[in-house]
Amino acid sequence: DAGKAALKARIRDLLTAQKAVLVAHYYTDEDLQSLAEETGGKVADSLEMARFGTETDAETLVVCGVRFMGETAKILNPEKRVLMPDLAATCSLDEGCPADAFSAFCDAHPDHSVVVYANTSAEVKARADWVVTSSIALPVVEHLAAQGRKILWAPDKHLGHYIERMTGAEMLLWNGACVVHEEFKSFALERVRRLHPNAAVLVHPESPDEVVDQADVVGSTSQLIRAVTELPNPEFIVATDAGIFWKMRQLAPHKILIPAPTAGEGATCESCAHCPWMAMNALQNLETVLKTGDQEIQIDPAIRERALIPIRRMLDFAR
Ligand code: CIZ
Ligand code: SF4
Repeated sequence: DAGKAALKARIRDLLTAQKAVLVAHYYTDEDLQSLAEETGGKVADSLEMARFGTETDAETLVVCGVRFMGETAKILNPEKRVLMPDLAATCSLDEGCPADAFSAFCDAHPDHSVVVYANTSAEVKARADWVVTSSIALPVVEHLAAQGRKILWAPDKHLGHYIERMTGAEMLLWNGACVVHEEFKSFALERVRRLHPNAAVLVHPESPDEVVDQADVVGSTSQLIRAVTELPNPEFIVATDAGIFWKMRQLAPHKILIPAPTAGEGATCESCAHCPWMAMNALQNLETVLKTGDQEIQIDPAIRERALIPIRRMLDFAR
């Protein structure tokens, strides 16, 4: 509509005036994803978001996603201004892993390599040997296990258990979970699969074991998007945040995409599996932050320097 088009046009002008570039996660609103692409920014998973931030020569990075993504951008690019539409956009994994309790857990197990998921605060990353995202967690843990290392993993217990099952590594798991992926229901998924026998089942490994066990493809957001374009199936049942459907439809418009059921009797609705913190990013507060600059990521320099080490290790490993 006209109001939205005018708002988007104002944001474009502000981006240009501020020498700013927009990077949006696959789980954000499709208005933000399309605007990022139309203005020379990027739509990505958290690993690609981190990489993109280091490659652009924009002076300001506007990160549409959740807070740890903005923090990672700032850790990697201290000379750049990093803004987010709303700094209060957190993540249940980050919230469930406070730095002091985590640090005590590490102290109690000094013989373990500390591997943390990217969905953590800068303080928690500063305590880690490795940072990983879901697209690279398996090969990193395989690499460590091959050297005979025992692993302390935080915070997602479902992803940690999946990696443990796949690699056979000896892993101590922090007890955290994603509020979105934990809600996918295995019995209801079995029913949906029976209704769609030609569908491939795509599952993000933050989901419970019984859901992961029904998957044809288990993978990160980018890996699930690739599966929709590469597999021959006409239909896909997708167990991850509904924000991902925008990119899947863009790349594979003829495929039928079915949201995996969350709570209840085989209910399939696109709005139920959606991260409440990703949903805090919108065109309106994006415009506001470009005008005011008030939602800027700040990180203590000592924490930043320490957290940079395991993040760099991940990016170097991924190359
Ligand atoms: O659930 C998330 O926050 C994900 C999938 C982040 C990522 O790695 O892109
Ligand atoms: Fe965190 Fe889950 Fe939201 Fe991702 S979808 S930001 S893991 S709460």
